[in-house]
Amino acid sequence: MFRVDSLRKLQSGCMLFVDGKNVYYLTGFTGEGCLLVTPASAVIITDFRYVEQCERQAPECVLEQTTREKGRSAIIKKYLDDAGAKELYVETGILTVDAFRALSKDLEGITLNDMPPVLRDMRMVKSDEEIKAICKAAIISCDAFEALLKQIKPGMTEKYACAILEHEMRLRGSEGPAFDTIVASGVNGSLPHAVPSDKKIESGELVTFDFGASSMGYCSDMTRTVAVGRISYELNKIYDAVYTAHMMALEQVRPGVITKDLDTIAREYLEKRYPGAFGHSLGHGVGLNIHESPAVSTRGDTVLQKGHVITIEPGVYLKGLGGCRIEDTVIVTDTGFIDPYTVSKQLIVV
Ligand SMILES: [Mn+2]
Repeated sequence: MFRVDSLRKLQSGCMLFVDGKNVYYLTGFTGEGCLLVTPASAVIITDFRYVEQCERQAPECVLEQTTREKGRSAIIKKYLDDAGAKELYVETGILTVDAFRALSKDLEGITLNDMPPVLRDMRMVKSDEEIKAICKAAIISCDAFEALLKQIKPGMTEKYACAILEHEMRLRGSEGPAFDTIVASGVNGSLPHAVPSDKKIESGELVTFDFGASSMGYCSDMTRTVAVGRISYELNKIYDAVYTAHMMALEQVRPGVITKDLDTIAREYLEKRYPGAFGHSLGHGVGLNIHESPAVSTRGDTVLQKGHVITIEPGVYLKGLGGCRIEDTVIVTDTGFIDPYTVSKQLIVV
């Protein structure tokens, strides 16, 4: 995995990447450090701890080890001087203000420019290799969830259910949770990003699980809301509405569709039935980051194309009653989409 040549075709000049996901995407290196791209070189600047790892993961790159005498800025300066560069693109959205100030001071005479969104655009369209990793993560999370379903019992705490789910994902090869697992039972279901608590899962409740695995650094993201025993007519109705909104939006996923139009489909349907109860975006892009481009929101103006990977996750949240969300992450193809998530979206009763 070496994508610096593809990057150079889209963006000329010298670029400094400090975002670990971007460094990995361009070079395969997962350790701490940064990547300096000049017209002639791709240089990973790291420290003693990652030298061997860097040699293994990114053999196409020049490796520069920082020392007490020679820090990051000095190394960058040398390569910029070699390139005769007077400007450097930096990731202003990632660098801290302190780091930016220090870099400006150390690189006197060099103008620091905002990095154009070239990596965002590259990463938005996934290669076959990336899609394979995304599907693998999806399958791990589905299998782990099926294993969890067999173990959930009334009286189990949200934290305990969370531990089982994360353990089952690990057993199936996940590199770790793609993000903090959400388990929200009963009245906690009205919190879209509830943190698993010591609350016991009770019969008659809906329980929302929002979670993901990771494979080769790529995330999966899925949400299922399950019923524990018999649930009320009111909760059933909420589930049906969210399910219908999910399916209506999902069925429209194909190249050429603008992401905000997907959001509108689900939002109009839910707004009519539960005004104000669906307050977040319909979805987002997924890849090395759990949230990345394209946005699938009221303002999302991306025209879908083959290789985009997006979530569809409408929800309804009612304070004092609970909530429901259903989510799959789908891959846009030439003609429509692939949904690698195998867990049923019809109401599951445990
Ligand atoms: Mn999501």
